[in-house]
Amino acid sequence: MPSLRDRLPPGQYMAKDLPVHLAGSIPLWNPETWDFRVFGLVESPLTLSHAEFEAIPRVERISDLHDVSTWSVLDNRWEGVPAREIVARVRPLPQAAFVLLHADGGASASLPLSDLLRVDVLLATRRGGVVLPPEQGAPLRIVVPHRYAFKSLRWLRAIEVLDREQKGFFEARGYSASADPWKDDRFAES
Ligand SMILES: Nc1nc2c(c(=O)[nH]1)N[C@H]1C(S)=C(S)[C@@H](COP(=O)(O)O)O[C@H]1N2
Ligand SMILES: [Mo]
Repeated sequence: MPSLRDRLPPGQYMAKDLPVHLAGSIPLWNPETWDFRVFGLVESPLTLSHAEFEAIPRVERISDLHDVSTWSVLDNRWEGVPAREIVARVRPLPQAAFVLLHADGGASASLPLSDLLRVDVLLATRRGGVVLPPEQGAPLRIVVPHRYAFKSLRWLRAIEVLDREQKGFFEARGYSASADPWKDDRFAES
């Protein structure tokens, strides 16, 4: 079993719990009108109500979250739907290669489509056995453990499937597009 130190990427320190990390205000959501959409370069675009999303069988994944501001929280127990199950449902077109994640409140983040196929990338509705509190992204966030946490968009509402990389909110503000914690890859060069 790797020691805790070996699980910390370069330049990171171990935080006890998720620091409350809020730039703006928490977006309000209404279970009656909330939906989750996948659109763009797919054969079958998808729109799910909150009840429909909650009806999908959930899995549990334990993973570490590494923030670009140097805190890491190990062993978060997330529950949700694997992103790759949703990808399989929508059937991306052959030219699909990237996604842009969209959140309530206006944030967005870019990822290669292949990232969504990784087993531990989750559309999470719960952490530590309880539904996400508002500040952690209720009712839905994505968890992308192998990228810095600004890619783990809270208040997720849609996934747009694209044929090329399109910068999201954080990438457009100087953060690294690849955001690999193990390469200390925090900020875009230029
Ligand atoms: N929609 C949205 N998602 C977001 C952010 C944001 O400002 N808006 N901040 C990101 C950043 S910078 C971090 S560090 C994590 C914090 O997530 P936590 O609630 O797990 O600590 O959320 C990410 N997801
Ligand atoms: Mo962050």
